[in-house]
Amino acid sequence: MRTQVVIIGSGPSGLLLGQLLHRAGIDTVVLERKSRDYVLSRVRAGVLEQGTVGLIEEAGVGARMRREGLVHDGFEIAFAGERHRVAITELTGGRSVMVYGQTEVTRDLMDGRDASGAPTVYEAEDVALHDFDGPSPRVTWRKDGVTHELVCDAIAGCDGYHGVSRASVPAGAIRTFERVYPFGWLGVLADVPPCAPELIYAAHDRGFALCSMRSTTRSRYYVQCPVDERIEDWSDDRFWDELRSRLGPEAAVAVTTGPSIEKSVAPLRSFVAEPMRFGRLFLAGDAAHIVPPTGAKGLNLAASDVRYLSDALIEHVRDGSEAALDRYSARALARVWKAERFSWWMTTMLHRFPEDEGFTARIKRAELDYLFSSRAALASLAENYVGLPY
Ligand code: RFL
Ligand code: PHB
Repeated sequence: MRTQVVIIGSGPSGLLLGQLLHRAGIDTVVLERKSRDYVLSRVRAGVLEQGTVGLIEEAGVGARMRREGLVHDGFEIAFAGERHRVAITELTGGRSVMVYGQTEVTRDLMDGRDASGAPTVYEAEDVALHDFDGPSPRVTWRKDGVTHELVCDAIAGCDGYHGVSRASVPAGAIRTFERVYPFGWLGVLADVPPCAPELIYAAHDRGFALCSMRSTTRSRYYVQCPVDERIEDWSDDRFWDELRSRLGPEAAVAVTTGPSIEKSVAPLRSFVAEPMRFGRLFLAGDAAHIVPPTGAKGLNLAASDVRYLSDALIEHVRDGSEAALDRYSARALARVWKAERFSWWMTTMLHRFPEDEGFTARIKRAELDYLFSSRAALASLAENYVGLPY
């Protein structure tokens, strides 16, 4: 069997790429290791940049997001017992972000793909990549005990950090850069109204906390915790108490508690693989890079990779040009590294590190004080938060 582009992974990057290519008349097959329900059960990102919103619309699946998504024109940072607002729309000349869950984006993209008739193979086992250093790459997989093969023009590795695509590249052809942080985020999802209309990022001596939301009736909260934290040790009551202790009195009293509907620990990591292209294999999204969630950039970077990769593949199919494919990795990485910098900076400024005593504690406090005393510093934060231009 043959198709033009094999997409490995049906997360947001794979599905968005599939939609954009489909609309340009390019055939794709998506291969996903897990079931559709499993993919839809993962609770992840919540904040979309305007560029991401634009791409979802361009992919033809933006109607529900426009109806149900919440447009935010600011967020807060709480520290030393006070709340401070970052007026992102005012600071960026009119830009904003959209609060709309990754789960919903994924669902809309899956529905769009179903409607277009483009094929997705769920529960594809042992996906393997072959011959991508030549003009006719192949992908094989097993399903229900039968081995299948697809020959294609290009492979898009959209299979996340633990996927097979990056792992298939010979070690000598790839360079990786990594920082692992000495803590994780314990996240809780609950059907309770959010404690404030905008997100609150809180820096506290007990550790970082974040108040986010999925809708006006569903909240998403996080607290910084040790990476090896056992979820069984966190009753809902313990979580709510810890969250409130880090928010400052005003936000704490506004927290509505309720039973958690999801609770999980995510490690925090910065990671980049270079380059993002190996012959006819192109990496996109978490397969190529990871950011700590503090800057809300992971899904948005996946979307900007897809913008560059879909442009390159469309140009290549239309006029046989290699130039666009050659440019992909450098274009994507230029934006990736700026988001890596921003996410690392937000993480460092807002979290409690083991070495945060004396000098580093004072420097972090000075950084936050400076931020809210300087319009220039706030504007820099805001322009990164809403997303740098493509
Ligand atoms: P995904 O979503 O990991 O999807 C990859 C897909 O590939 C499949 N797969 C395979 N398929 C076939 N064969 C194999 N061998 C395979 N191996 C894996 C997987 O099953 C999966 O379906 O990667 P993608 O598409 O690149 O999307 C990236 C985003 O998911 C990620 O960057 C964000 O969720 C990060 N993130 C956030 N990003 C934001 O922009 N804003 C946020 O507010 C935000 N908050 C977050 C986050 C991530 C979090 N966690 C849990 C890591 C909050 C959290 C807590
Ligand atoms: C979320 O709602 O899950 C979320 C929001 C903002 C972040 C990270 C996660 O920076």
